[in-house]
Amino acid sequence: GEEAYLNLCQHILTNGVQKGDRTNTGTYSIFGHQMRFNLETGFPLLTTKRVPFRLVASELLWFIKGDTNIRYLLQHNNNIWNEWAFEKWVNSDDYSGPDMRNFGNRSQTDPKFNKQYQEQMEIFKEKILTDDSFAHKYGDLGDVYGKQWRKWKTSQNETIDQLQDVIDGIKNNPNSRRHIVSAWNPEDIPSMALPPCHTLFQFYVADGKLSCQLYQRSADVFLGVPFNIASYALLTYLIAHQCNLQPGEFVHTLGDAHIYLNHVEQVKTQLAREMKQMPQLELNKQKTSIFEFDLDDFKLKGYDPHPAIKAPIAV
Ligand code: THF
Repeated sequence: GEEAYLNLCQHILTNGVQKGDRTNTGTYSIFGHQMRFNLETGFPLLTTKRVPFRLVASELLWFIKGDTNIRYLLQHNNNIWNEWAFEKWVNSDDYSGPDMRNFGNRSQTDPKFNKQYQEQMEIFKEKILTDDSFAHKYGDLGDVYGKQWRKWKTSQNETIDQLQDVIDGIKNNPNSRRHIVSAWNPEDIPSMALPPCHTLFQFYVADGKLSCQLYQRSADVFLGVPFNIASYALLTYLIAHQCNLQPGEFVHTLGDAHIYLNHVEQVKTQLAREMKQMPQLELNKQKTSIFEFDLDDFKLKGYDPHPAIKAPIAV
C-alpha cells in the first residue's frame, strides 16, 4: 500500500546515486524495485498528497479508446501530455513565435521566458481545440500507448487489439500465463513522442481475483508514479468488472526509479505527513464493457488526502 510508496521515496533519498538524465534536470536514482498494492481493501490513490483522480481516469480512458491525440485530453481539461506535443510544434517550420528551444528547463529558471512560454502554450492549446488540421498535425503523439494497446501493426499490415485479446483470454482461459499487453514496439520507437515508460503488463487470475503486474522501465517517482499506480489499479478494476472477477493485487515493478533533484524538497514534505485511510472506488455496474466507460461512471468515496504538492515536470 501507500507505505510501500513512501518507503521507496525514502530508499531513493538515502541510497540513490546522483545521475544525469535526458532532460538535464538531474536525479537520484536506483535500479530495480517492486511494490505491491492490495486492491481488495480499497483504491490505491495516495493520501499523503492529493492526486487528481480525474486526470488519471481521463488519461486511462484515452489509452483505452486507442487515441493518441492530445485533443481528447484537452477537451477534458487534462494538460499532462501538452509538453510533448508542444515540442513538435515549436520545432517545426509552421512555428513563428519566440525561440522555444529547451523550454522545459528555461521555463523553470527564467521568469521572463516562462511568461512567453505560457503565452505560446495557451495559443497552442486553443489551436489544438479549434483547428482540426492543426490538431491532426501537432496534437498527435505518434505511436504511443493507445496505438500499441489497440492497433499494434503487424508485418502483414494487420492490426492486433491487445486489450480486447487480453480480456478475451482472461474470460476464456483464466489460468493462462500469457495475459500480456506490450506497449514496447521496437519498430515504432522512432515514431513516438516518448518511448513508453510503462512498457509491459500482465494479468493473473486465481481465487476469483484478477491481479496485474506492470514493468515500468523509467519511473518519475514523485510526479508520475502516483498516477501510474492509480491508473493500473483502475484498469484492473475495469477488467475485473468486465470478467466477473474481484480486483486482487497490483504489483508495480520499476527499472530506473528516480527522484528529480527539483522534487527533493516536495518529497521530504510528503514523507513528513501521516497516511490516511484509502478511498473506495465504485464503478457504474450498468456498464459491462471497459470500452463503454466514461468519467462519470467512476465514483471515488472517502478520499480525504493531505493537500496537493506542486512540482515542475521534467521534459
Ligand atoms: N515525463 C516525466 N518527466 N514524468 C512523468 O511522470 C511522465 N509521465 C507521462 C509522460 N511523460 C512523463 C505524463 N504523466 C503530471 C502527472 C503525470 C504526467 C505528467 C504530469 C503532473 O504534473 N501532475 C501534477 C498535477 C498536474 C495538474 O494538476 O495539471 C501532480 O501534482 O500530480 C508518466 O506517465
